Amino acid sequence: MAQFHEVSKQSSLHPKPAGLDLQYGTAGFRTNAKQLDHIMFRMGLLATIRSKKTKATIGVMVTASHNPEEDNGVKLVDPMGEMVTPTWEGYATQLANAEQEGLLTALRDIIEKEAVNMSQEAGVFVGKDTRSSSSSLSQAVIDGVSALGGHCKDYGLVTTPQLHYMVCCHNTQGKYGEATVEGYYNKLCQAFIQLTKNASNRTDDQKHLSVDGANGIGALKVREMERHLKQELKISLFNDGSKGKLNHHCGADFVKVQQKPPTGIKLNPGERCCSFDGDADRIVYYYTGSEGHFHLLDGDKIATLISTFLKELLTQAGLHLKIAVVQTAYANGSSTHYLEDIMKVIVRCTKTGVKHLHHAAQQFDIGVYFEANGHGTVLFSKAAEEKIQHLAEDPNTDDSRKRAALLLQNTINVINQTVGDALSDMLLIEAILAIKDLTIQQWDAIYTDLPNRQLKVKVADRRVIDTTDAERRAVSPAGLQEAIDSLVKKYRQARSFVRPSGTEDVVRVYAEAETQESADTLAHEVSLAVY
Ligand code: NG1
Ligand code: ZN
Repeated sequence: MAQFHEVSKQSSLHPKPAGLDLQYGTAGFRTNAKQLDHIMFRMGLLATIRSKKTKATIGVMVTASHNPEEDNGVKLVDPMGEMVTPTWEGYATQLANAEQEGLLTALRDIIEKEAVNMSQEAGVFVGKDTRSSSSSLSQAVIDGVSALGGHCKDYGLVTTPQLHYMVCCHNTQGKYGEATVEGYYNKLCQAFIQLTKNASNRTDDQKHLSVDGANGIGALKVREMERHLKQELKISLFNDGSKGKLNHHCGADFVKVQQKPPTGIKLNPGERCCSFDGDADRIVYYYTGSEGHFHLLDGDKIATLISTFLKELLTQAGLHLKIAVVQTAYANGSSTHYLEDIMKVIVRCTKTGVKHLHHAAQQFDIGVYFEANGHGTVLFSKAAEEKIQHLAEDPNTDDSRKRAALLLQNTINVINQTVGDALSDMLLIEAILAIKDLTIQQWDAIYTDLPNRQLKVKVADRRVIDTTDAERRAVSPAGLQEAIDSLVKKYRQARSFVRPSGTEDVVRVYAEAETQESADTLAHEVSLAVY
């Protein structure tokens, strides 16, 4: 077929280094940018086939999120804005690792297995982050799409969640919103402005927020978005990419893992600040207390704030909807205790990786999911959205129930339900703090985090560690879990687990305990048990 001739011709311009083997992991492909040209071309091919198969537009995002500037990566986005299925992740790995002369065979194999009609039209949306390698790598994706005759729309510099949003809007014929960056800002910002109308007499301090843009795409986009916010949110932007290096001593991952403020930001005592990661799909908040102590409000605190707000609105609206919070093993023990025992909401724990959380959240009327690192969003079932809309539009609804229903509607509109989104989460958090008239200190005081520590351990082969119970217990190698159990027993309120990372060649160790010293020592002891 002529199409395959073109693939063959074009692929020689994006050759695979012989012997290089890469895996499509939790976050797609991610490694040093120099190794990725052939991967990008091939993901352009795969996205085109996926588009033909699903008869819908597929997204391809070129980013390595919080990794260093030298790295890059690529993720495919399925028709409703979600991650691709495990079977297609497998195809991605097969296609990526086929040696140059075997590429067409690998491609034909996928087409046959999936019975793809190659005469079906295909559409692919492409986006990229601000890394210096992203332009040529996204061009390689576009070359791959063109080689198979697919139609490509290049969104250029966008955040990962913006690209997910575009794909979802396009495939739902605009029902979710308009598939443009302007459309995205309009929808989110209008909802935000409506929400803040429910907060009276906000002071300038309450409207002010300091943002660490991680020297990445989030910095560019928050500037663009601010113009739509009509002074209802005034942002001081730091790490905007003009001086510093992407993710270097800044950004959400740095702040969460190091438990300290990013460099390049001016932190006045008590002031509300937040950090995005390198592709703006994560956010964490923080402030320093008057005593100079650093206070982090991570994904768990965010999930608690959002679920409390939603639960109160549901009560006010008189709506009986099932709300749940989905976490991972990294969730601070205090947050789980607060949610289950004090707030009395359903809590689920899944394996690390957004697709697991997203899937679990879909099982409820309202599913709030957040990883402790600040990646998360809220999902509303179709039935829940309809009930809320019905209540808001019903002329017989009394005023207080109507107010709650309208607040819920605007909350739905400010949220990007396709994936965790730092910009959207920031607007939702700011709106909730305004409506509930909460300072960041009051939000922080909802519960006190158990001191915790995360470490990375380099081992010969991280795959020897196998886990169960949402990664909270190790089943292999033999004896490891017993060793962890006996170390944990030495400390009060302690918990610890290990798991192989899905994005780096390391084993991650997590420990929490009554004091920071105990958490640090326990993490260290457990990391020695891993060797
Ligand atoms: P791994 O490397 O599997 O721990 C990390 C994060 C995940 C998720 C992915 C994708 C932690 C402990 N892990 O996964 O939560 O965000 O990257 O980016 O933060
Ligand atoms: Zn990210």
